Amino acid sequence: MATLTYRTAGESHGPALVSLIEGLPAGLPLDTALINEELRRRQGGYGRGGRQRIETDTVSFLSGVRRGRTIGSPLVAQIVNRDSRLDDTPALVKPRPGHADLAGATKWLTTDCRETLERASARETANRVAVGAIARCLLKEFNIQVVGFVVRIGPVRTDIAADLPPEELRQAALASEVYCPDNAASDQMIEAIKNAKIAGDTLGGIVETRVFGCPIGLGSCTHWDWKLDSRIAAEVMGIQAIKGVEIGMGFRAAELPGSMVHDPIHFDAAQRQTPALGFTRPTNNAGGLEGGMTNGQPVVVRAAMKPISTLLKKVMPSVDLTSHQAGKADYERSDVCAVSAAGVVVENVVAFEIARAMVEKFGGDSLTEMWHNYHAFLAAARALGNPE
Ligand code: EPS
Repeated sequence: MATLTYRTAGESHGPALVSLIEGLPAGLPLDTALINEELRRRQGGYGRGGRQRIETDTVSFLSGVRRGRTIGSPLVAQIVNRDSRLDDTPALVKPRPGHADLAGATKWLTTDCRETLERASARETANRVAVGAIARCLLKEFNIQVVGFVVRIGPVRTDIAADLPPEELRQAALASEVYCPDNAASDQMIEAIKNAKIAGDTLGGIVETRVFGCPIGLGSCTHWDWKLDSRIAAEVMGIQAIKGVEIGMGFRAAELPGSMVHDPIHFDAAQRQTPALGFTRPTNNAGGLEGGMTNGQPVVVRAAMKPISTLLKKVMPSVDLTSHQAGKADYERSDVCAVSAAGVVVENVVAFEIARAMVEKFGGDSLTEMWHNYHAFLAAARALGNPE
């Protein structure tokens, strides 16, 4: 079946986080070091809370893998929680504004928000990073690279040049404690997080992901939920605390005339062998997606994260669900700023959606079959319109 899907399970303080992935072609080498490196990056970023000092997230495979390669059967990936104490966690009865607490407790007809927050917690994103990193192993086979970084934390923002090559971009982001490739902005972001911590407050921000090397034609224009931009947006919006998603120029495209928004189409025969088949675009305002399909340019996705809803300073008005008395929202151990971590999550869920689209278009039962399909498609596309 050429459909790639996943589900996750696990509570923040349960014994483990697990994910079930189906539809990976057989014969795919899984690079455990690559997956663990993504998990490590998710745990990092200046402004994280105490939980990250307890956990060292690493993946193990419970099924679907033999001798380091997928075998075409359902794959279960596991991350063990060291801070496993679900039965001993206390009740939380004063819901935190911005968190899932009030809606979840009411939905499941309880006055204890604990069971809602255990699953709503961003701890679950470790699962999605593992799944996305597994998808990266597939993308690597087709030279598709996914790079993410931070462009805003609270009041501090920057723009990163569109023409930076993927490896340079990745290294520059890695060199920053907040994963921002601009040194000066990175220092100011750290300062802003320090000040928020002193104030007992939290900060949100904006992250960007760029995907390099996609062939033309992933996704489809035929149905709203087959469009790749729609699927990427849904997947990114599904990450805890994300409140907005932009593709390419995003909301700014609404301000400008068409002649300043749409990316001219040129052709350079010397680049015919690339996945973009020689079609070059001097700008990439579309963010690599036109009509819900990849157009050969880098896919560019930005996501806005709200500030974490657990505030150290007990200032947020709330109500005790057991007495209906006014009070201040409860405090749980949390982060001052998790924007850098959210950037890693965005990268990896985008990687999964790109991999899913690759499997749809080229998938077969094995990686070898998929590889042949991919190259046969590129050869057929190159044969189009060739002047004899
Ligand atoms: C997180 C783990 C959680 C929180 C945080 C993210 O662990 P704990 O509750 O034990 O401290 O630190 O979750 C939230 C910010 C949230 O709102 O739920 C993680 O591993 O990323």
